[in-house]
Amino acid sequence: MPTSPQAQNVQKIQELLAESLTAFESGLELPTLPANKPEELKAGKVRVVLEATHASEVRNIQARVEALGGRVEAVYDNLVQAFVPIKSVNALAGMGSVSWVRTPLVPVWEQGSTVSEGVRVIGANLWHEAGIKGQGVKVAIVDGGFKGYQRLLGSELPPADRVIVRSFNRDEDIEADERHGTAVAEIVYDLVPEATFYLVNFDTDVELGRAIDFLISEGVQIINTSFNFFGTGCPWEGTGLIEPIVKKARDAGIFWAVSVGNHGTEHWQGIFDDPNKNGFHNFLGDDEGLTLDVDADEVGAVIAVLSWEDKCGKATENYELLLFDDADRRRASGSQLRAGWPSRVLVFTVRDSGRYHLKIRQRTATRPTAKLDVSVIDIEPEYSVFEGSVGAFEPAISPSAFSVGATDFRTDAARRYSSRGPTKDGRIKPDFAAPDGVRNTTFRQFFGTSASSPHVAGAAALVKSVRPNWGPKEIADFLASRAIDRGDDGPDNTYGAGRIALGEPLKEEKPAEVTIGAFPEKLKFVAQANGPAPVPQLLEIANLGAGELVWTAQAQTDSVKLSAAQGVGRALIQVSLDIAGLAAGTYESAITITAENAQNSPLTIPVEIQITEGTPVGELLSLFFSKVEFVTPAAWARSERSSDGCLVYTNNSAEAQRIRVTLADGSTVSEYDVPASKAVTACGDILYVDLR
Ligand SMILES: [Ca+2]
Ligand SMILES: [Ca+2]
Ligand SMILES: [Ca+2]
Repeated sequence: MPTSPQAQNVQKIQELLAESLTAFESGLELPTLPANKPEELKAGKVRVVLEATHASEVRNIQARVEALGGRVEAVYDNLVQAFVPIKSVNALAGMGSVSWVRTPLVPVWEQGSTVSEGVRVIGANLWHEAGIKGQGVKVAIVDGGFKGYQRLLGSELPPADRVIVRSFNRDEDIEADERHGTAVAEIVYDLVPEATFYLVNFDTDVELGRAIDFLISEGVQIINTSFNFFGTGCPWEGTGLIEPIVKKARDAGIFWAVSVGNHGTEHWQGIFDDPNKNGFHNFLGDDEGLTLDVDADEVGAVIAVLSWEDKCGKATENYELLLFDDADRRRASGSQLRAGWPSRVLVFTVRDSGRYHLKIRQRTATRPTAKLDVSVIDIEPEYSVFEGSVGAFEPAISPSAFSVGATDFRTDAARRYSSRGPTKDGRIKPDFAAPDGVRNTTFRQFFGTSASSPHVAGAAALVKSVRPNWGPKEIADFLASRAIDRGDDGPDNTYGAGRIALGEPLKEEKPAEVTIGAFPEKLKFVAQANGPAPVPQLLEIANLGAGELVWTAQAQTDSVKLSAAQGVGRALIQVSLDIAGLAAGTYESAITITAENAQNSPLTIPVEIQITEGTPVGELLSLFFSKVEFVTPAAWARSERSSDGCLVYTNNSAEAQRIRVTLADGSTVSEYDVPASKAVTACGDILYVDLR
């Protein structure tokens, strides 16, 4: 790096950006910078992200940007996206509160009405016939642009009153001259025509963070993203620079479906190998160039990402990613996104079609060999490896999102271009497979995992509309249980759990209803013929469901008397027996509890009446009482039951002990002999006497 008067802060500036500063000062050709237009750079302005040491420093940084003639476009957490004079970048990097200056991160759109054939393929039509159409669910399509969406409202998209549109782009242009989002939204609409839609666009990582915060605050439950950031992943650790945003949505209970990527054949992975010891990796034999045939009319730029197994932020190894033309002239080199990040991102604007060669050079190595991973966007390299082609793409590798591979909607076969797992840390990706190539008014036929992912988002929204309490994991488990296994037996790295199929519609769970409860479930009276009436017993009536219980109670025989015949909500009623005229023998009676609005009405409580010739024994009595006397207090042990605070008196003597109970009416006094080790329990105004 040539020294310049301002270069003292260069260690806090992303390599690619630092090169631009030098090129600008020297009047050289400026490199291609993500999220920057060439004419903006020519005019001496650059769009950067200033990473603050802490979110509380954002205000100071904002003021400094403006003082230096720049403009803040968006703020998210500790990130400030600003459009500033190129000359001010060094001064901004010099601020103590700025830890890193970089270009914004931008994604690739994984693109390859009429109703999508996917609706029938995955069986959503059966759910629609059962009346399940996504009602009550908020689903967001987060994308680059929604060109032409307005003329589809009410036909291929929901009517305007169920569509919330919000742009997080710096120019607030929801269309952004991009139809991709519109095509994706069309597919979701085919699956959940009665859901509420959020159409949200963005261009950079900072804008995406703001968009997701907005969707969380709106209570959105399903998100679809048919894009991926390249080279932001820290794949061997299962995380990345975008992961905190995705995890925040997951923690808020959002089911996030993402296209796994269309990079199945645009990938190479292997172990660094340099038999001729010149520092350059040998791909095959003496071939050190991963050859690319580039058509300048088809691709505007060569975009390639190298990552290697290492610690993110504290990389000990160092590799370069270099691009050479066919005359072996070096044309571009990959740069770091962050200090100490084990990856290189190379962006080279192509003016001439022809052959180019990617080379990997080892600069620092504490280990002789390292696992390497290379993805090239939209160009199939000379040597390609399906396995692991999910690469370092985010959120495709995210453990917080569900990624979706593409199958041909006619055959269920995986598309060659659909990215494969596993992730570098050994997890299966994609999570699901779903059809693409489907009909669409926006794209006629819509190919790519971009078209597959919204089928899963829509299926998840259908499930959510009948199971509003299910979180992302429950929804995913259900979808996996219904998915059709393809490829290798069980979950695999091409189809995930299988091709999405919804199967039989889930029955809507009825809202909780009034349910009559009664305790005990049956009553038994034992009395001596022509003797005294047995003590009255208590019957508790309660609502075991929701809503209000309005009950009536009736005894089936005249001998059974109830203290109340109707009531609202919980009640204790006293059941007494009139034994006049009952000869010795066993009689069956019952109490019927009725509630017009209860799902289990009427409820019958059997009452068994046993009239004996001699003295009856063996009852558990429940009495409304006002006083209990223990004739021999020393025979009793007292304790308090922690579960309900009732007082329990246990007969600790070896023989029966007499108690004297004054009933709640204040005049009736009865005596009972409680057997050894049995208890008398006082709960409020109820006394339980165990005579069994
Ligand atoms: Ca070599
Ligand atoms: Ca080659
Ligand atoms: Ca399988």
